[in-house]
Amino acid sequence: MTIFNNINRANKLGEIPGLVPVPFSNVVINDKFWAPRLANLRNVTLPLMFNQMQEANYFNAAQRGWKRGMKPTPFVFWETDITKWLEAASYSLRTHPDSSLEAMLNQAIDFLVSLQQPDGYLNLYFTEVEPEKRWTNLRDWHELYCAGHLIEAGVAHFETTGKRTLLDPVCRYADYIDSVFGPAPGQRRGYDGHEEIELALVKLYRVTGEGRYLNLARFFVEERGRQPHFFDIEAWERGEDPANFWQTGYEYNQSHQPVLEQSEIVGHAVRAVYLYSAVADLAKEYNNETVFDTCLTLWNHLSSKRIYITGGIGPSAHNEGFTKDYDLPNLTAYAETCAATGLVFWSHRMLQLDPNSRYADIIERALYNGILSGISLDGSAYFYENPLASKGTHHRQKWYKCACCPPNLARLFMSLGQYIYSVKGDTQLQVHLYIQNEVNLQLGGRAVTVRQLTDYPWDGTIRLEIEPQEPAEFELLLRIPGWCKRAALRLNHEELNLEIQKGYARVNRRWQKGDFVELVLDMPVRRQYSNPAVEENIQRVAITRGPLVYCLETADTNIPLNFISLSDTANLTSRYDPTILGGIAVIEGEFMVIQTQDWEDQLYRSEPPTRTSFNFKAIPYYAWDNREAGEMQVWLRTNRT
Ligand code: FUB
Ligand code: ZN
Repeated sequence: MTIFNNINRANKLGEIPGLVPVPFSNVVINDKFWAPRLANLRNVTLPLMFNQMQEANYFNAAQRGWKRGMKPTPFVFWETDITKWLEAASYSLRTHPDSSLEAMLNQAIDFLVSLQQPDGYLNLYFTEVEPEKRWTNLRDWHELYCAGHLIEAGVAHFETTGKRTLLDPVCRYADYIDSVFGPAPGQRRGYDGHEEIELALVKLYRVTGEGRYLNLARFFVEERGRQPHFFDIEAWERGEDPANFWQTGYEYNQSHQPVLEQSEIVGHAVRAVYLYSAVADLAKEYNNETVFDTCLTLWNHLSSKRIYITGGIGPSAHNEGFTKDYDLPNLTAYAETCAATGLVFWSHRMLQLDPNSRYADIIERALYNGILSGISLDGSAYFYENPLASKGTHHRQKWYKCACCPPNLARLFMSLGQYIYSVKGDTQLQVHLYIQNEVNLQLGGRAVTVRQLTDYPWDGTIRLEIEPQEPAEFELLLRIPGWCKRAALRLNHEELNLEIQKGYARVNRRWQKGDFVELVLDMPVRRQYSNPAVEENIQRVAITRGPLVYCLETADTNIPLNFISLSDTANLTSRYDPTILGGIAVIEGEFMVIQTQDWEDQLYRSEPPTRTSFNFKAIPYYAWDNREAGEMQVWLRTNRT
């Protein structure tokens, strides 16, 4: 009996498969916020990343006959920087052909393909450095994780170019993996310590139609956490005591329980969100409610108790992951860029299965805050950790020894267009994100162009122009973001009553050329408070406006941020300032500052410190650390007056 023993039964999940994302190749983003950023990513960041990898000797690492001690020593999962970069570059080329980027991509593919062994095996480290250790430590050594990113790259490259130069080697490797792992006698009943291959195999199945890849994805998920425990067996085989695992338990890699019995999000954050992305894929492919419910329980746990206001997840550096409910420290927040990126992957899958604005709210929160902070405004440096406070020593770096985050962020942003819309057949168009763009679709049996016009995230007015070739009937669903407390909707100037369905305002009609809808989302400056269980945020307040979380930075003052507080009533206003940080809406108002001059030499005294007011400004969190080094705070002290 398998863990997913109901998986093939008629345990139907409502109407899925129903919603599908509109591919980013159909969507032309032409706004003032994202379009220049995406152009910079294509023209500056992707070539820079390639250079970084060249300079770090990635492509020289495959020296046949490599001997211990020779330099460079490939990092155990080095090639995943290359394969994630390849995925990002493939996405970029899909919408913006570029011969020089294509040349880099081909060089990377040639390098990877040159590593393939006669049996199909394809891994840099375990080919060049320690071939005798192939498949001996799945718990720690990322072999299947590397395979997963390679597969994703192969699929992306094929979908862009139609070429099989990477896809064929990838399929050979996947076939080989399929022969090694599985339930049959002589096969290994194993899985990787770092999930990733599972979701990649689903992608490979979707592009090739080969059911064995889907079965293998399912096998890896089903095996995870079963007894006898694979990582115990594997450790004994290496002559090690599994009790000596360098992490405190199998929660670290989500193998502490069979996956369908898990109800709390634990362990390494990136691993968790990659695993549950795959589980959501399986829920869809097998149309299975039990599998979906597991995902929902876990997603709800994460989004209600273990997420930062920025969409960052995984507070602890110790396990790069989760600790306990409401443990969300600011200064030491790990909140890895990759983890928030993976959360978007997972939430996007959930959104297609369960069209509810809560998933798009989290996608938006992470995109505009905890992920966008991961890259400098000029596109040349990256955060690995995204803390919510800094004493001035945390800065983006040009590259990392473990450079997982930069290419991860790139592959997300290079496919940003796919997060904006979903369709249900040709009867429904759902708008999840407000980003100015133009998209071509088939709706109501007609070709329809939809133009979204907006100055989001600085302004909450969105105009959607609907241009069907011929009149076409379909339903339009517009997300009312969770942050918005008042919205108005007009159709061709006529006010509509808001008919909200799972967080989306619904307009059903036979659309004609010239029709337009205007959605006005009230976007005032807001204060946000934490559940008091978040100890660090007691008597603290955060400032938000629309999807953006704001912060204070000492680049705007010479006062230590701990001396600054904000009353619960001070008026805060927003003003667009085109002159700083690439153009941002700053939030200004009267803050209070503790006076230090009247303390003279006293260490203690019976009168509280005096405060005076001063005008100060907050900037969007994503834009911090782009000026001179200094302190930063998202959660500010509050004061009464
Ligand atoms: O282990 C591979 C990647 O490196 C993880 O996803 C990140 O957390 C970083 O540890
Ligand atoms: Zn990372």
